[in-house]
Amino acid sequence: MSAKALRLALLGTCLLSSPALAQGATAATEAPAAVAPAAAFSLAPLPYAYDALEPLVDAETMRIHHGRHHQAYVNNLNAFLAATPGLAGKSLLDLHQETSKHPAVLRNNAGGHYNHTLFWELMAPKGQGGEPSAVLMAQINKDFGSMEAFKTAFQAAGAQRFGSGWAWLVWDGAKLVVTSTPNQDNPLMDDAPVKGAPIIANDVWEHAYYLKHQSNRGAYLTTWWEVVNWNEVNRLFDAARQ
Ligand code: MN3
Repeated sequence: MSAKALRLALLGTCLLSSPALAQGATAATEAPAAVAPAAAFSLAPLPYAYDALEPLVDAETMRIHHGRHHQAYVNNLNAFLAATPGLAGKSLLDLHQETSKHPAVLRNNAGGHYNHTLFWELMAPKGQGGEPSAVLMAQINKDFGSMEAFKTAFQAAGAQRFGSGWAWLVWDGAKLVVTSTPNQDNPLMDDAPVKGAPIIANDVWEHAYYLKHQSNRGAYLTTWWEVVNWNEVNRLFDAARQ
């Protein structure tokens, strides 16, 4: 291949891949730097050490997931906001209420930032996450029959999500509902088919479990309960019903 042909081939690769990079989760190191004078959003540190969830969630997965994937959503969201008039000053929840009016880059990266911020808080080192409150247990028993039946439904939602996405427990205003979303969508978005206040969320993208569980998403889903932060789940449930 001549030097000119090689340059053209590389240019073609860049052109083809750039839209995916702008929306994607897996290209953190190539994410555009935030260009806003003051970035609208920032990545908070994890509320525990990278290895705090070992051996259930390994430190390397946490380091990559938080430091690269989540950082990329933040960077891409800030870059989009800086380039889009009329969105300055909007909160993350404001942006969720108008995702259907904007390009997918907003949906994917606002969702990615919200979902992961929630996800980190919903986990705690084994033995430190507390227990479901009596009021939450009563509601789970009412809506699902038992805690085991709820967990089975939640795991099924995660297992049946084809490709990448999330499993959710949401409060819809009257009852608890299990659902799942594709990509970085979530039940707060204006066009979500099942809406509600997120109570529990599990990331079923392969990047959340592949280093430890490889293709066995089911093993990740069934062992993940051991690192659930029920104290935060209880708080979200109480807040959702205010
Ligand atoms: Mn993720």
